[in-house]
Amino acid sequence: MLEKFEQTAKQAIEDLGKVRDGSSLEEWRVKYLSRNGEITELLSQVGKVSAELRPQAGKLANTIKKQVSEAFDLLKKNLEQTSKPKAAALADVTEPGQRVKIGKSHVITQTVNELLEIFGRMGFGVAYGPEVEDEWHNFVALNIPAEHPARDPVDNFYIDESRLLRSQTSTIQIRTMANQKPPIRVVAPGRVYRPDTVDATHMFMFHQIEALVVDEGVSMVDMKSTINQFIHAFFGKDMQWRFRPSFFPFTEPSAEVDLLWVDKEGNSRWIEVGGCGMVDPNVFDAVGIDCEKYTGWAFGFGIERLAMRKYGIMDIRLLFENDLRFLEQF
Ligand code: 2NL
Repeated sequence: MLEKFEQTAKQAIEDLGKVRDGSSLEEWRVKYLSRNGEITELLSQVGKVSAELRPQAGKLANTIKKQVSEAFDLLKKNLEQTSKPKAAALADVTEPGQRVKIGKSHVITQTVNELLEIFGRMGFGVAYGPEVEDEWHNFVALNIPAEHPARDPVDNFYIDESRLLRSQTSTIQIRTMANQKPPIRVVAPGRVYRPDTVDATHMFMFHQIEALVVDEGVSMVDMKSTINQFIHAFFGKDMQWRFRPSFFPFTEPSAEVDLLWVDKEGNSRWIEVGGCGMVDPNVFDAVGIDCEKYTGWAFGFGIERLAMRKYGIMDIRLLFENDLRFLEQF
């Protein structure tokens, strides 16, 4: 009888070894482990064994049942795992892929980069500075006295009694001159802030790029030819522009730079894009540069104005509404 137990167990394990899929495993289970299965039968036969051998038979039957069940469970788990559909089997590799949306720089960032590239070719270095400034860098050193209307608190974004969001990038030029000796040849791009009422041409924040050259024997001729080269490099040789006499506290003499704009009807108009001039001796005094030995010139351009003129953008607000349908064009 015990031999028959072992034979059945051996047969069951051998058959299990031939199982390759879920349905043949189920067939095997019915044959051996179901209620009337051969292994289950063994246990009911223990009672028929002579009293002498019965304990041994019971023990053997239990061991067989346990081992065969474990072998079954293990194989069942393995089959379940390998029969899971693989990603590779589901994916149709002949289908077109999903288009990946690639971002790009904002048109103002692109313009800043292009400007830095042009001035880089002309031998200018780049300087940056903080957007929160003190009154000395933003006004005092620039020869803007306390009673000047540009310092009116309602025309500036003051943070506290003595600090404000810079209203011009000249603060960077002041820092440059206070920290390094001439010859100086830098451009300073950045954001500036003024609480203007927002309309098609005004924003409470905009970008400026300022240039500064300080050396011995520097004249207005150098300034005008640099501006001319820059305008032709940025807009193309056909761009017409003009100097118009003006006033700034930090330059003397001073001029504004206008670009010609001809609309669809053929009407022409001059559009102001920036200002320039020879650095005022008071500014050199403030930063400790000898104004008897050195002369210098500076200009400041509004970057939005330059970009709007270049691309024909008629409303500055379009640049800051983050409408991708607009921004993707550039
Ligand atoms: C404008 C006018 C200008 C400057 C900026 C400057 C800087 C120093 C000394 C002297 Cl440190 N001048 N910068 C000069 C003239 C005009 O900007 O309307 N910008 C949009």
